[in-house]
Amino acid sequence: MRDDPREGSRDPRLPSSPGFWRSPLRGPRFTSVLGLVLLVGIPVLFVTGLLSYAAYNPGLSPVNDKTPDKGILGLYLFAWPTHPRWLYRLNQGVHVTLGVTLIPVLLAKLWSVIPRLFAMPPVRSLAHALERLSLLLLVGSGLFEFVTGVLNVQLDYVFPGSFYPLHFYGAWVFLAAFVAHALQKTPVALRNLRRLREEGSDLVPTRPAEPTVSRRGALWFVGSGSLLLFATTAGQSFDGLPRRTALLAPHGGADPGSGPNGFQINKTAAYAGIDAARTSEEAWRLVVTGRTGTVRLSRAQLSALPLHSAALPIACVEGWSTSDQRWRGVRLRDLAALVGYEDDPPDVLVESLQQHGAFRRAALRANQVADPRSLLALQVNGEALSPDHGYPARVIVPAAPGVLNTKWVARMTFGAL
Ligand SMILES: Nc1nc2c(c(=O)[nH]1)N[C@H]1C(S)=C(S)[C@@H](COP(=O)(O)O)O[C@H]1N2
Ligand SMILES: [Mo]
Repeated sequence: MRDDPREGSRDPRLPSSPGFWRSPLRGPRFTSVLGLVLLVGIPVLFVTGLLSYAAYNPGLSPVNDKTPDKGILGLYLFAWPTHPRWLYRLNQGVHVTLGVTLIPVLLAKLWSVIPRLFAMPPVRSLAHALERLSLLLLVGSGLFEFVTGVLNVQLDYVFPGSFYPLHFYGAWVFLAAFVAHALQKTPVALRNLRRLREEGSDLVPTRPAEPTVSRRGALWFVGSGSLLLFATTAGQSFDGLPRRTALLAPHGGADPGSGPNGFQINKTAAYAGIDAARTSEEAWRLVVTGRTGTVRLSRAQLSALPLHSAALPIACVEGWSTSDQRWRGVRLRDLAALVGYEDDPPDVLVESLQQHGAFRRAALRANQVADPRSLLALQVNGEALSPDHGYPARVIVPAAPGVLNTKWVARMTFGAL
């Protein structure tokens, strides 16, 4: 009988031989500790990821929807609220910071079970084949989610336009494999932690090498790696000194400088191809369309409308966010009223002067338009918007992802969705 996975090859030079894997750190308890950390962390990543997806309003308009073929996976979508104003900031800060922090745990966990990848014979029964297939999906999609997430944050659209579908569908594949794996292994992991002796497990090396570090030391090493990543990432959700500790946050972007407009810039006016000639007082007009027709407003005419202030953050899907900035401008619902929606503001399609790029248009839901803090901002922190923050006018909406806060707005169409 060759039931025992430890039979494998007898030649210790081959990875299929149990004698090949010699680290005395490997064993069920080491694997179980790491597995249980992931058991808690990964569901948080999954839930914050789905919430982040819902916050884009993909069900509202094709303009917002990067995954039109999602079908049943979109069933859970709901109208993203506007309270509390830091909702997306918290959600995305947790998603990105936790994801980065868990990288060492994930890698150590995979390292701890590598011998099983080479176990011989590769398939012992139908059940075993199915188990291995689900593990392949689990490891493959898990690495895929971490890699695509980090690439999007760090390299800013390496695969233009396709990050959202990849990360979104990948997450569902991962979830299915993760649930199957967690159901199978959680009881085993909990038992392993209580067990005093580890003999008999296929993870324990048959010919252990001399230890260079204790198990506990190795766990400290993994934990310190996570702590270091956490400490160099979390700062991007805060202003001032903490942001400078965010060594791992994306760099090389525009320097926001200091003063009222001195906060994080996503895409500069130059990058977005915004021609200064088209934003001048003479050239620029906001075109607002609705039930009763179209209204064109110069910046001076907008400034003559009732202006309101709102303290709101910018929070990007990439995880960085700013503290509240003091925006001042015209309420979106007042603009809706100008074109025939006095007490029932509808959805709105916002379009930028920008000609190319995924984020030049965004649709906002009626609840976002109705919120009195939702503005077409003309000023920030007491000064006119800078070109990089969206001059002549930009949208700012409480609790929404940065991508819905369209800059260099040229046109707003109410009730057309
Ligand atoms: N027209 C336009 N508006 C845009 C973008 C863009 O690329 N083009 N980027 C969006 C994204 S992804 C974010 S996070 C915010 C950032 O705003 P800020 O640069 O003023 O901080 O602007 C949003 N508005
Ligand atoms: Mo963003």
